[in-house]
Amino acid sequence: PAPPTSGIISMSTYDLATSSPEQYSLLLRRPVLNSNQMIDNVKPIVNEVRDRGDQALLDFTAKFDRVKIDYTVIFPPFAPETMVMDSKVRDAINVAYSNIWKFHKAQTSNSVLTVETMPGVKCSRFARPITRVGLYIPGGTAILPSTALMLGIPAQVAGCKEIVFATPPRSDGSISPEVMYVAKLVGATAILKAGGAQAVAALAYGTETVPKVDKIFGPGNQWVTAAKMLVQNDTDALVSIDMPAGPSEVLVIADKTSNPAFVASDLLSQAEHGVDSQVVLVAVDLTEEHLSEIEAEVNKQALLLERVDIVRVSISKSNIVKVATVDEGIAFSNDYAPEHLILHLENASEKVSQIDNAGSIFVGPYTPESCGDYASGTNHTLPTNGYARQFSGVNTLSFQKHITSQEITEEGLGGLGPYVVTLADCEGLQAHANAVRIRLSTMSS
Ligand code: HSO
Ligand code: ZN
Repeated sequence: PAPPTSGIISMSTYDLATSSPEQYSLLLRRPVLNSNQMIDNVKPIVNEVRDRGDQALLDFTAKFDRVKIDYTVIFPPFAPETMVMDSKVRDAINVAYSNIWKFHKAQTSNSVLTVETMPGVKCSRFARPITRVGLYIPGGTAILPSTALMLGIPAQVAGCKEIVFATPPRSDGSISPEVMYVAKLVGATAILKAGGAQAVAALAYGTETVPKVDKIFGPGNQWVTAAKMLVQNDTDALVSIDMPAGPSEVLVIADKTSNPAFVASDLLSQAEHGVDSQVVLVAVDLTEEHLSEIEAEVNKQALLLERVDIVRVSISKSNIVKVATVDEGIAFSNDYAPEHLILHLENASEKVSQIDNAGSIFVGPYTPESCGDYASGTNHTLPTNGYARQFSGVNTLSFQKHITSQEITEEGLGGLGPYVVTLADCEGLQAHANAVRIRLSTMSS
């Protein structure tokens, strides 16, 4: 059906008590992402950039972004006149930077983990930064300096040596001053003025001017996501990605103690991201009156938003799921595995221990998702589409890998070696056994 353009902005309501198993699984569904088709669509773009480098980037930027620029990469020092902004905005970026930095700094493990598994057999493990990282900062319907912070700060804290931003240029060919300022704060070593699949390809393969990176991070539209998936599977690119991405989501669990206006505001803050945003309200034993109040608030607050047309579409596809108890609500949420989970519940903090699957949790009436989106300290690059079952959101460790190391003494090899010989013989790998035997034979018994 065509998206509504006027009238009441409302969600559809389901009751878990009367839902069939089929209905239940429909409620857990996200929109189908036709990733194979999209990968076919981006392939020619990615291949062109791989083969023709900078010229292909300039051509695609002219074609898709309708911007004519004569070079695509800028390097530091970035000119102060490219970072001119309202001092209030600068102050807010500084507060966000400080909080996100503190939280991500605390995640670093610089210590070496060492375990002596047998006498004289020492195994250790330590982290090293991923040397070169590419951070995709979307353009499009909103500028997102917050994404630059969320990706740039952990890269900086982890100690990545090359931090390459990629973001589509504005119509005058420039990058927004807020993103430029964040690039300076996090120590970006290059900024690629390109977006879409072409930017991802440039980061993956490098061009005459774009530095090739080892891992690509960041949200993006389906072109960006498909390009990330494609290059990740190309052994010539030798690049990895942060996680598979889909449209942004929130699931709110609300009980009778919830404030209808607060609940509605949280639903809408997610709904305004895009027409494909996923918004779910799990209503725990709410009276019809309480539920109507929430719905009336959604409608009232939505109509005042500049992005009302986006909200109209996303809210019309959103669901209210009625449940009888908090436990039932949490069980549904664990099955759904939302990117963001907001708990408008009595004693909300006590419920956190029951959450098995979620990207990030917002606890209690005074914890809007917006704070995590921008400035409290946690990361907003989170697993969507149910991937919160097996993926973590971006964090400092996402920008590092671990190396293991071992050192065995002569005595240690004396104790362990015979077992290794037995296992190598068992696998029929004689050279493996010999590497131990040749040493054991030199030892005085
Ligand atoms: N909620 C978005 C992040 C964001 N919100 C950026 C505002 N700006 C996805 O987690
Ligand atoms: Zn948001």
